[in-house]
Amino acid sequence: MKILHSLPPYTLFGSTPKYDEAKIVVLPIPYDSTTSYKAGARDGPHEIISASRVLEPYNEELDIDINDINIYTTDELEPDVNSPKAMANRIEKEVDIILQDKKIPLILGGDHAVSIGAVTSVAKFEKDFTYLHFDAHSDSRNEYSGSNYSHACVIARVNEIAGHYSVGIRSIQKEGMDYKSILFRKDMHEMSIQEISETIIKNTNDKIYLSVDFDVLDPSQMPSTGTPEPDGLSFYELKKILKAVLSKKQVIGMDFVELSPIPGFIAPNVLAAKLIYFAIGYAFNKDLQAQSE
Ligand SMILES: [Mn+2]
Repeated sequence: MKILHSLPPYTLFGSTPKYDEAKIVVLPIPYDSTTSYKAGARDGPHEIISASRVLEPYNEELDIDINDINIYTTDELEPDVNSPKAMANRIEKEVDIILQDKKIPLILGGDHAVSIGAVTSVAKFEKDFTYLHFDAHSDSRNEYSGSNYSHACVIARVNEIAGHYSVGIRSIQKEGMDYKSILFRKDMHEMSIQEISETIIKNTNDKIYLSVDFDVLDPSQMPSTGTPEPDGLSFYELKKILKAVLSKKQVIGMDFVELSPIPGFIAPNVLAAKLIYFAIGYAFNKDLQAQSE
């Protein structure tokens, strides 16, 4: 019997390098126990992986085949539902393994809380990095819903271990805010993409941990998030900013969080997968070029 439609393997972009050869290790974390408004980010990793398999491996803008970057996808991490803190510890242990193996972790959330365990791990291996944070929300509460490890507390926890720079913010918690480390959306309107990118480059260390909450994008293009906020970035703007910034920085870890898929509506899932494709391409195609020279 002939199979009419055969899809690539169930991995990010359908890539199947051997683990030993992997440069990037994708850790899908289907966890949204701390989401405050609309739950559903637990389905994010599955829908991103599904959408990523229908993307063309070759991209004409980057002139790369994504399979050449050696992206290995692990099994989904089983949530620890005992507490957000227990879950952060579980994520930290998994990311420790990836970093011990000298690979770059890429976490697919899940809600933003998954960042806390990942950054805690990265901080044990790397010094002097900046947590570069794209988000509509400042996520700066010290405590939320009875936990210090909620998605709303990410920046408060990150600040205890690394510097951060937040971009696209348009919904804040006034208390405890560090205005120097924020590029507000209201101010970005007055700036060119180049000025935005230069501001980010100037305010971050050479090494960055990239955290993208998909709600930094405008809900018209990215309606599939638990806490949408009007007046977000377009896909094109975010892509251009990432291109300018990531090509100048060393990316030591990444997460892409808060995709909360709407059943039957696949366009935002494909957008999410393609944004990850570009982010990886911008961050790592310089390494590929160096290899081939
Ligand atoms: Mn957010």
